[in-house]
Amino acid sequence: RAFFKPIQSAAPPSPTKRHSKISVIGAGNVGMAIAQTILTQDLVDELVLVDANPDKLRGEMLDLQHAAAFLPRTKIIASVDYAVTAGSDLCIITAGARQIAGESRLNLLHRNVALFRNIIPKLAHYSRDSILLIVSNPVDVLTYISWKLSGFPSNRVIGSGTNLDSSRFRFLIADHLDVNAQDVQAYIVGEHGDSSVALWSSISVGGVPVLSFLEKQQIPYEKQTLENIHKEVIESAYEVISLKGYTSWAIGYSVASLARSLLRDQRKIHPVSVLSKGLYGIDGGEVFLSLPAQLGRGGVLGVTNVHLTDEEAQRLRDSAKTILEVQSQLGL
Ligand code: 6V0
Repeated sequence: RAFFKPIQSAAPPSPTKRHSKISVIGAGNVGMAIAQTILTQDLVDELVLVDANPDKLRGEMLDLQHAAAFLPRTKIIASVDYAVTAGSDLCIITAGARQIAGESRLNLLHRNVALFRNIIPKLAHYSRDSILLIVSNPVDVLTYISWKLSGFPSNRVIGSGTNLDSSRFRFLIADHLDVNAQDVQAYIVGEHGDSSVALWSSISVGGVPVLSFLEKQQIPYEKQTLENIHKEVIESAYEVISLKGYTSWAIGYSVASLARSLLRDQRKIHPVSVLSKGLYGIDGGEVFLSLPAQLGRGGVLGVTNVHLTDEEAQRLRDSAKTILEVQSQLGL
């Protein structure tokens, strides 16, 4: 501390610059990919890691701290005690139980709900004004559970949802058309999972709506080709997991982009899991599923009034039904 001689004229720290803080709960493959992407993108002043396994947690913390000489300055702390999360602007939850061989998805969900009953009230207690961003699977159901357990308004409880599915979709379309994925606007909505819905009618490349362009040019397009691209998106998570054991890099970038939109008030549109009751004829109950939503410092600012074909709207309602059926089995 005595390293520098004080300079009389040095200005005091600006009172307008707020200290920003993100807590990542779960220091597994996904949590660490998110943490390291956030660090490289200079998004926060303080990054907190929490996990149930103290050795793994300390190891991960030290490993990241040792990269300090190459990164923007960020305070990195870790603890099994949730008190370290106090005053977080954003809490990202990636903690999850692993599926045991032969275990049903429903049983895994029961174990994850028990885990969330332990985690969410503590986060809500220490950071009453924070935004909760849920990544653990099944993400739509766990986002609903987090909303209930936190007592937060629904605009501050968000699931990463189909943000990742949509970026896989954009990559595959870009690859197919040989263009830059950043120029492809395309959304997958609904459940993050097998019942997700590809919005073919809203795809555009550089402002050109793709389907109507092909029709006007009388270029035949095979519905099957489009369906296969969507199928590839659904299967890609299973493929990556079967090849390397887990997914990490794409979810890391995807969640870091959500963190940026939220904390930097970017007002960008992302397909994320939001409370969707009453939208697009979804009326079976309180359900979180992904719709293109505008994200800013207050959380979800609104949901885009995207035009859906009758078939797309019906598929979205079916997707809502799938999630609601799972929720009804939880006996909440
Ligand atoms: P992992 O590597 O097993 O990490 C899970 C971590 O959670 C471990 O480090 C555990 O020690 C920790 N943990 C367990 N219980 C607790 C607890 N009570 N409190 C704190 N930490 C705890 O799994 P991985 O990181 O690969 O995946 C994490 C979750 O993300 C899983 O549910 C995945 O299915 C989900 N994903 C969601 C995606 C999405 O798009 N929404 C994408 C990829 C993975």
